[in-house]
Amino acid sequence: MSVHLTACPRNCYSTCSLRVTVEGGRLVRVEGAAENRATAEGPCLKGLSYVERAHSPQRIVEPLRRQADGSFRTIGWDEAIESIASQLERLRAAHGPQTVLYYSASGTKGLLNGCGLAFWRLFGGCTTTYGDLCWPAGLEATRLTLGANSHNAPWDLENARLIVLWGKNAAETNVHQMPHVQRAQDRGAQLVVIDPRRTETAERADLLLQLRPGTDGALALAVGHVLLRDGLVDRDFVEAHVKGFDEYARAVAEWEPARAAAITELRAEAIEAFARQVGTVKPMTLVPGFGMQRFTNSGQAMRAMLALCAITGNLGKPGAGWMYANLQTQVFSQVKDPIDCYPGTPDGVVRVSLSTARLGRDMPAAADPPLTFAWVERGNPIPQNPETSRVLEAFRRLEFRVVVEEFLTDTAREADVVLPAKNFFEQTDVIGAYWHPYLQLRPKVLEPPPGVQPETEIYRALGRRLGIDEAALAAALPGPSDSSIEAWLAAKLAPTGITLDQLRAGPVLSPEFEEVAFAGLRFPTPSGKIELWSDEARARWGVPELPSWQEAGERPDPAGRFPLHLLTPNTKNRIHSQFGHLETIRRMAPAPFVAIHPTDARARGVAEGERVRVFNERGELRLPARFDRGLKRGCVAITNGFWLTEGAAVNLLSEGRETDMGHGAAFHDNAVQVERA
Ligand SMILES: Nc1nc2c(c(=O)[nH]1)N[C@H]1C(S)=C(S)[C@@H](COP(=O)(O)OP(=O)(O)OC[C@H]3O[C@@H](n4cnc5c(=O)[nH]c(N)nc54)[C@H](O)[C@@H]3O)O[C@H]1N2
Ligand SMILES: Nc1nc2c(c(=O)[nH]1)N[C@H]1C(S)=C(S)[C@@H](COP(=O)(O)OP(=O)(O)OC[C@H]3O[C@@H](n4cnc5c(=O)[nH]c(N)nc54)[C@H](O)[C@@H]3O)O[C@H]1N2
Ligand SMILES: [Mo]
Repeated sequence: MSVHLTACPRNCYSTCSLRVTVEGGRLVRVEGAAENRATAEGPCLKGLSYVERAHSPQRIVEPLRRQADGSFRTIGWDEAIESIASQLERLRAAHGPQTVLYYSASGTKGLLNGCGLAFWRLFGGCTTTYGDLCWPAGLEATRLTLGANSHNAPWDLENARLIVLWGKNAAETNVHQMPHVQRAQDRGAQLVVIDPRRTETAERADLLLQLRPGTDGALALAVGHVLLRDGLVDRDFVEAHVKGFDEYARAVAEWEPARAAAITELRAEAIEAFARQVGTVKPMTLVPGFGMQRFTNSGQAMRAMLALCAITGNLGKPGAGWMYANLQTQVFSQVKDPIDCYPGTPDGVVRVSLSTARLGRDMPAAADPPLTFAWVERGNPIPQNPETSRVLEAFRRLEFRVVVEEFLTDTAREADVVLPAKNFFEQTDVIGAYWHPYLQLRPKVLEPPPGVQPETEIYRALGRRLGIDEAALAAALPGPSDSSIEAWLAAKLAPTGITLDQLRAGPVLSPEFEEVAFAGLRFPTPSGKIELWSDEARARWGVPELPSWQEAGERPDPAGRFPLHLLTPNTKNRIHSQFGHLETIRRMAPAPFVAIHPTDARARGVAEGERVRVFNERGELRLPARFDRGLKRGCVAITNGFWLTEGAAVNLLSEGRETDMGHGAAFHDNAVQVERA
């Protein structure tokens, strides 16, 4: 029996430290690790379910080849590599290397993920995506305003007197944030939640503002109006640290609470009361979620919200600030400078030309060369990207598809060859996080099943077969020995001064860690100040220089065919499309359902539990309706992550629309109708 410290690499705020027990070559226990001050309380149910997931009988443990009837047969590695390589050679000869789509997404964190692109460069190039499904509108809004994405330590939230969870359902999506919220509340802090749904998080709040989806910008501008009108602005702070305050003040003069009330469907008195709280209860930490930036107008809305921190002096201080994304640990990563992920052909080798949000449209439209081959790893784009039907069709139009996967997902089912993927217990790697400031080691603690090889070895085998020079392969791909992987990681870490031995002992604070972000009140913006006025906002994105709000995206038409607003948030017992198929999760998590307000249901003759059709022009889902009195009327909600094979892939209903900045996906801008099935 051995016990190891590791960390969960899923795309989740928490990125928990875990202590895992291995016995007889199997994972038998998962526990918390108090070394990580942000996640000391221990794992969620998904974390516990790794005991099942690591050895699940559903795991793919041999390469699979799709047959004419759609079923799969297992094949050996030699046959798998041969069939992939011969297709790659043929298609590269016909169209050039950029005919290959390399699509990777957020399935796991790790420095070794970078080996994928390194391999495709050796192949001669490829085509890939720009933008991101997750958070870029908010990242960009924050970068334009503060110059960087950084926030106070997670535990510093305990110093706040006012916490605003704005479009974030931390009780489900960042469970480890809630103890910090609770401790602040125990010390007298007030909690405001802003969400069209009465979430588990809202149950803990003193005030819940259930606004109409996509109207946060209007609310924030009206709050700014009240702060100015009532003399609740921190004039000294603004004078010293804010650019564009006078212009902002003129702009919010037009945003009387009554105007915002009509837009947001909140009462003007509620807006006034919230504004008074923001202006008088200090320090305030504003915690915007990623959910509220999945709108066509949400980058500008985020800028309007962040302005509230700026004009009340709630930045650069303990207990204060803007807790969106903390990139202090992204010391190796591109996300730190999202500009690198934007469209273009920076080096003529990798063509960065497909919008992630519009994948299903951009794939078939690619020309010179057209796409004929796709390689997918760490992602499940068919159910998770907007417009599932189009994405499916785009994949089907290709000549050949390879998916590297642990499980037979909707995307893997479309592959010609499925290659088994390692799990995070089977290869050592180093990971950062985007909420807490720790770098962590996830050491190899299990041998992969005999038919499974890590991506590094898959690429090496493919590279050899394609005749890529052995030395070039060795330079791009560490391994196969564990010591070679460790040496590669150590070399990557060297510039940070952190050693593998330090990481073996426990999570290590990033060299860029600041307990209080922007404590020196120097902001890496062009002016060195907090920019309410941003020339770059206009130049880069064509939006106004000041935060603004306008109606955008697909709006439900109360009198029309699609009168309901569809929300597709995240849910407790999944990470997007992962975990839901496991027994451990199935026992706890409900089957898919659509949440609907009883009044909206009864108007359609729908009874609680009855099967309904949720539809728009793009598609339909048939699901049981569950009454939810806590949902804002006019909204329906289905959590994302269900598979097509479960009959509830929500992106059958969404359209591929980008956010106003950052090339994010406006997932929540969709109107639907519900009727009895
Ligand atoms: N358990 C679990 N945890 C996760 C994930 C998961 O899938 N499961 N995913 C991880 C990832 S990748 C992400 S991106 C994060 C996301 O986690 P969060 O930041 O919490 O984001 P969402 O769940 O997308 O949405 C949060 C809330 O925004 C609300 N919302 C929708 N529209 C609006 C609006 O117009 N205004 C306002 N104010 N609120 C609105 C939704 O009702 C929802 O309750 O969670 C991470 N953590
Ligand atoms: N309608 C709607 N759609 C959404 C959202 C929404 O709010 N509403 N949220 C969006 C957000 S925030 C996100 S982040 C995306 C997430 O979308 P994706 O990034 O596509 O993430 P997952 O669904 O987690 O799928 C990741 C896949 O990677 C696989 N995987 C895990 N580890 C490894 C590995 O080591 N190697 C390989 N090869 N594979 C591995 C997993 O088995 C899983 O099938 O979904 C987006 N989709
Ligand atoms: Mo995400």
